Parts: sequence; structure tokens; C-alpha cells
Amino acid sequence: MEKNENDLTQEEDSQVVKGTTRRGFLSTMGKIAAAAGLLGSGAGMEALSGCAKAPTSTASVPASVAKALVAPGKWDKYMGFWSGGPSGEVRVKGIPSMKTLLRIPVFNNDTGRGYGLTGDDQSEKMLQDAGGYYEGDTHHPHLSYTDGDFNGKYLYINDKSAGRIARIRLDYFQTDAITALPNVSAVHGLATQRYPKTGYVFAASEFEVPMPNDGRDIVPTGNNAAQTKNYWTLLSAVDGETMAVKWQVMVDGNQDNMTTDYKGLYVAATCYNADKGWNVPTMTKPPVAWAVFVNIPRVEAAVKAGKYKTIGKSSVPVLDGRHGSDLTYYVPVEKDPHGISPTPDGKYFVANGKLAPKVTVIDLEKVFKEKNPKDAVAAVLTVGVGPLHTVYDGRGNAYTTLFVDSQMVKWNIEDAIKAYNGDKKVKPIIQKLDVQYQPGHNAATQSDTNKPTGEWLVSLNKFSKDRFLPVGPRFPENDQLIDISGHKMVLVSDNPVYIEPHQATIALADRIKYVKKVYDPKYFANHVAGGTEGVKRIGPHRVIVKLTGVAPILTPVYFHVKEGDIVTVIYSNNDSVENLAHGFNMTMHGKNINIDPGETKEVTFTADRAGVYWYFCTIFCHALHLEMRGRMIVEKVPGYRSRPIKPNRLSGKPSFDERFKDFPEVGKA
Ligand code: K7E
Ligand code: CUA
Repeated sequence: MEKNENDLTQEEDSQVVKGTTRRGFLSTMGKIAAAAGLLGSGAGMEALSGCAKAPTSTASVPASVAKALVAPGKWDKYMGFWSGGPSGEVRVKGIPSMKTLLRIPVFNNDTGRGYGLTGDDQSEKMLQDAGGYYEGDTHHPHLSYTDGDFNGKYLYINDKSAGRIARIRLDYFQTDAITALPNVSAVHGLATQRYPKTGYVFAASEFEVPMPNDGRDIVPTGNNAAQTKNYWTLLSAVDGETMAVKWQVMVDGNQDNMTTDYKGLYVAATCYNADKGWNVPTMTKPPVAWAVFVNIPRVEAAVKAGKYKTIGKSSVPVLDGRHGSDLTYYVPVEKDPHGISPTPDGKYFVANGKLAPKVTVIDLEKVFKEKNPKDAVAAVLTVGVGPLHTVYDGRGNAYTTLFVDSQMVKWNIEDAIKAYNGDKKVKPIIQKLDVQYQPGHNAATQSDTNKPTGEWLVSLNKFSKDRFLPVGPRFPENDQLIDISGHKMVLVSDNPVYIEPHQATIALADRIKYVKKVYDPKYFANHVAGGTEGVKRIGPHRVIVKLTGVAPILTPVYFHVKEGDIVTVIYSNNDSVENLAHGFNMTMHGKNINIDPGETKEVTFTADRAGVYWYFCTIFCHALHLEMRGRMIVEKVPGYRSRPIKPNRLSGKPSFDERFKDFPEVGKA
């Protein structure tokens, strides 16, 4: 007979007594609720713990597809970190299941996680200090390293929009710092130092602007190069521990993507706008642009020797790395190179031609050594139309996305070099696989380290066209999983994804080794201990409310303030059961936060309209979760001009989207 999900093993039962696991907690809670007559015994418990039985038949499934199945209750072998494009967030996925495990708000406002403008004070302040923008365009997630492999401490991510970089700590999986880079526009490329450790986090600004960009150097626009003559871009180096900007290097042209080597010597950025053009024809005119290499030890020595200037109000050292400088080395690449990445053996960088159907292999032993940078090129290989990004399997093969051809091309690096040197017998291209459609980045297991595993490859496609059920004009994008363990690539699964799967990096799950399950309350200086809850007036219009949650009890269950008071709620989740979060939503005040076990958060709002406002828990924490609520009683203050009530609420009339005013009724077109 099949085991009933609700039957506890002896071990689980003892955990119920200790109340230490979520399952134990849920069971205790279920039993209490059942005793209180709130739930039917079995069905209620199943609904609470989500124990749906989902047997999956694999009988008729091809072998590589079956290999990617992760059975219910089992864990993925790999953890992937995805940027979310203009959603401004980062996502965590399991590989090969491709299941999304978590979404981490970074530059955005997230009402689910209670982050940003409508969330807790700490995240709001972090975003305010970094410019006060609540949107961002996340492109390039990169993990921190020790000796060329992931060390599991941090993930860094850029915001192209406002020129910022953020750090996510990988014990709590939360954004903990954001740095706004001075004198840049559109930070696109991001790369982390791989050796000996991170070390530096590098950021390449893409759009050329006057330095400083304060109204100077604005010449009349027209069809001449004079208008952008004094526009520049900077390659910035940030300390990955302090998140402070250490130095910046001014380069020629513009910068696109960037990468670092496995020796800690170089960071390189591709350029797609060598002539500093201002429209499509002028940007795409030069037949050859470059990858600019920055020599890290030389820059450090120059900073030490004081050979720098500062720009505008920023105190960050800026070094001149334009043509002629010994800090930089410009390797020519056809035509407007885009992605650039190091081969796992540390020997080469591969730059992808974008507007040339070619990849260029650059020999790292030769950069800064060959007098003519052209001679640092080890190979140029024609791969197909629109090569954007390249990853590796650790067996000498590279996988390049072809945006225009909608293909993944597998090629051999040493064979490409042999062919470039005149060997007519070798065939560097191994296979071209159709993907659906228009791949930008790709990511392979451990490919961003010196220990790639060559098991799985993901193609991050910008289009899905006909792959999924239609959901209006905005189609899902498509992460396709490909098995690369054999000689031939095999397409394994289609995975629709929300805007936008920009880039990903995939680590063996055991590399992410500092994951915590609960917060230690002692790290919160503002922690509210049980028994110390209450309301305190600290100024004529300033009130602090100390609040605790221990499922399902919220303390206090009411507090009084006066109209016009600025109220800060300090909420400590004093449950130490893993996975037991609480939410705190102050109705009709636009604020929602959530508080993980052991965590303390603050949220501030103005009590600007007299009345009774319930606050309630938004995270399903207990059978009595709905009862976990209390009241803010706002007393009328004579003469105070309270926040007006919107007319729609008074008249009961709906609010319509004006855009659809002249559209026919659904189904009548
Ligand atoms: Cu190729 Cu922003 Cu990574 Cu787009 S860059 S694809
Ligand atoms: Cu606390 Cu729901």
C-alpha cells in the first residue's frame, strides 16, 4: 500500500515535537487546526503542504530528455543565475530541470518580496542612495571566484540603464549593495576577476558621453563627427568586497561586452562603435573594430604613481587608456565584436563578430607582447551569421550562438587554429543545431570556470514564435536546454520564460555552499525581542511601532497614531522555523514587506487619513494565517488636510484603460 503523505515517520514525528522543520511545523499546525475544527483531517493537510502526487511516466521519452528529468522531491545538480533584462531582477534556476527556484529583486520594485519603493526601508534606501531609480536593465550576472572557480560568496549584476552594479550575497540570496558608477552612461559589460580571487568587479560603459556629462561639449547636432568628438567611455574597476570604485580607464570607441582571464592580468572589452558614430550608418561603417585589453598590474602601478586625473565631482582615479597608452592593447576584430569569453584552459579569448560571420581567437600569451596587435590573433573562423556569444565544454570545443541563423554552432578551438594556419584537412565546425529562435547568450555548466563539466548547454532565445500557446502580442521568450555530453548536441526541452532571459551562468550546486535557512536575530541591531513590543512617540509627528510575529500571533494587535504621523514599523519575525516567513501589509498605505525567519525589517509610511486600517500577514504561514492581523487606528487631527479619497472609490465607477477606448469588444473584431 502506498504511504499516505500525512503519515509521519518516527523521525518526522520527533521533529514535530521539536518544531524545527517546516514539515514538522506544518504538521503540528495542521493537527492544531484540525483539532480546532478548521480543516478536514487529511485533505486540509494536503492542501497546506502541497503534497500533490505527480507521477511522471518516462516510458516513451527519448534518453536525453529522460536524463534531464528531475523527479519530484529531487534536487538539480546545477544552479543557474539568470539576469532578467528590463525586469531589473535576477532569477535562480535548477539545471537540468530548468525550474525557476527564486526571483531576486535588484534594481526593481517587487511587491512579492516587499522590496523597493513599496517595500522595506532598507532596500528603498539602497536604491535611493544609488540614484533613486526603481527600474533597471540587468544583463550580465557573474559569480565571485577563487583560483578560477566559483567560491559561492556573491553574484554581481549590472544595470545598463542607470550605470550601476549590484551585489547579491549567496548566503541569504538578497541584494546587499549597489554602486552607482561616476561619469558613465549605460554600464553594459560586467566581468569578475577570476584569479587569484574576486577581487575586482569590472564594468564597461557603453554609451559615449561628455566627461563630465554636465552640459559641456554639447555641439550642434548634424552629420559630422564633431558632435561626438569629446564623448568617451570608461572601464571601471570596483572592489568586490567593499563595492567601492577603485579606478577607471578611459578608452577609445565604445564598449560592449567584457571578460577577464584566468591569471588576473587582463580585462578586455569589445567595441562596436570604433568611430564614435551617432546613428546606425555611422556606427556600423568601420569594417574592423577591436577588443581592448586593459593591463591590470600596469594600471595599479600607474594609480600608485599618481598618474591619473579625476573627472568633475568624482574623486575616482581615471587613467588614459586611449590609443598610444601602455595600459591598453587594441586587438582588431571583424566587424563589430559583441561577446568575449576566455577558454577554460586560460589560453585564449574568443570574440564574436556580430556583423561579421566570424569568431576571432586571441592568444593571451601574445597580447601586450606582439608589436602589432594583429599578430595576437590565433584564428579567425567563419561560423555563421550573427555570432554573439561563446561558451565551452572543457573538452576543447566551443559553442557559439548565431542570432541571425537561429542556430547553435559547435566548433573545435585547436582545429580552428590549425585551419587558420593553412591546414586544409581539419574541419573545425562540428555541428549546427537549430534553436527557436534568435539566441543571444548561451550558458553551459561550469563553462565560466577553469573546470567546465560539459553536460548541459542553455540557449537563451529572444524569440519563441510558434513554440508555445499564444498569449497575446507579447510572446514568451525561450530558454532551450541542450545535452552536450556527447559528440552531437541534442535539444532536450523548451522553457518559456518571462522578460528577459538575458545572460546566465551555471554552477555546480555544491559551489553555492554558504546558503542559510534562517537569519540569526543577533545580526539585527533593531531586533524586537518578545515582550518589548509597543508604540513610542519620538517627535511631534514621528512614531515608532515595534512589532513581532510568531505564527499566528502578531504583537501588538492594535496601535494608535494621529493623522499626519510618520510611522516606522520595526517588525521582527521571531519564528525560527525554517521557511516560515511572515508578511506585513499596511492596507491603503501602499506598503508591503516580508520578513524571513529570524529577520527584522523596517517600513515607513505616513498615516495621512483618519480611520481604522488593518495590517495583515501576506505570506501563508499558518492555518490561522488569515487571523494574523491587527489595526492601526488613526485619530482625527482638527485642521489636518488628510489624503483625499479618489473619486472612483466614491462614485463606484470603474477605471478603464484609455488605450482601448476605440477597440472593438473582445470577439467582435
Ligand atoms: Cu549579447 Cu547585453 Cu549580453 Cu544582449 S549583450 S545578447
Ligand atoms: Cu504570518 Cu501569514
